[in-house]
Amino acid sequence: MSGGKIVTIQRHIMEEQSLHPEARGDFTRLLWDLVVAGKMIAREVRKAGLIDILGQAGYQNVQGEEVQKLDEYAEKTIFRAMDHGGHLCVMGSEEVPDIIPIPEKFPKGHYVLLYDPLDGSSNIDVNVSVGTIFSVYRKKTPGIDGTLDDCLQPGTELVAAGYIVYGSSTMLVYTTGHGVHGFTLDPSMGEFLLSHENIRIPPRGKIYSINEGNYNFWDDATRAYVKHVKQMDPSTGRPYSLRYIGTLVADAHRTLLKGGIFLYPMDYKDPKRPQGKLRLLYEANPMAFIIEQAGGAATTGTQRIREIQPAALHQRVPLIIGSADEVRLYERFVREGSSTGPSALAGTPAGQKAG
Ligand code: AHM
Ligand code: MG
Repeated sequence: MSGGKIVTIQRHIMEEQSLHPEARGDFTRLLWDLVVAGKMIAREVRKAGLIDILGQAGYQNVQGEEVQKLDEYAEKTIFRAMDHGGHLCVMGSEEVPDIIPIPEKFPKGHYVLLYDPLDGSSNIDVNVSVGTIFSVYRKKTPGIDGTLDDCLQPGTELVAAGYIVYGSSTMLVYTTGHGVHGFTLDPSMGEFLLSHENIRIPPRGKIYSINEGNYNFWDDATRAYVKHVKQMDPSTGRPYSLRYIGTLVADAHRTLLKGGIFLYPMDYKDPKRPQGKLRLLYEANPMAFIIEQAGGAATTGTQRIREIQPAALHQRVPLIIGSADEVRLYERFVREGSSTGPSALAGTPAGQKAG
């Protein structure tokens, strides 16, 4: 916690800039523009329950304007906040099939922005937290316009990543590679204030988070690992608790603050998504950067997420993130599970493994 200091996100971003002597202020202004978009989306999310009263998407509201679905609103708001600042050369969105060029009439910059405008949008109807995820890379190809190759960079090249969680309060969490910092929106002032300075994820946790309805689609190692964490943990006298919101931003946020593990493994029996569900560029890489910067780990089970060379904009990956010890243990199940067999691994207390 920040210990009573009052620090706005603008000031924090400026101070982060001074850690990068080569920075010319472009990057700072880019983040400021994103913050504005986040505030606008937060404002609309707060009104989401009123959609039945105010009108449905495709219909007109009382002013005769077309009412947008919230995910469409979020998509357009980020684009409109970011297209003209002169910081970006290209964008990519989870909601848009191809790369998003910067309109001809605006100046181009040296950065690439990838975003998931409204993660977990199927949860809006039931008043559950949703979020926005963003990633920033440097342009790597020559020329003025950004290209697909500029978007297909591994997560090790990330310059910044963050998310906004629209929950019981609105929080923005970001990293530029100098730790992870969280800001809470004071809605009366419209300011994000530093509330969680230098977040560190606990090395272990007591929570696992996975869509257990997919049990029959999992690989043996995941089944064995989940069976393992359901056994009595001698340090607590209890098994791990299951928490699953179904919005990555919210599940990752809880994991960041409380520790534990979040898993969306490969759905190897689901032909629609044999590589897992979550998107490498828009979801896995930014979350991996944040979690690693906080001292945690992010893996597919066999490979560090950030070292994957992306092959396509909407590529999916298995994603396992969380406390370093928990993620390492999962990786051991993947490495050794098939040779020793799930039953040989079961029977050891959670957080430890035989052998
Ligand atoms: P979305 O981008 O369509 O919202 O889907 C991504 C969401 C994540 O936020 C969440 O972790 C996951 O889908 C939940 O999937 P499932 O409902 O299969 O458990
Ligand atoms: Mg999403």
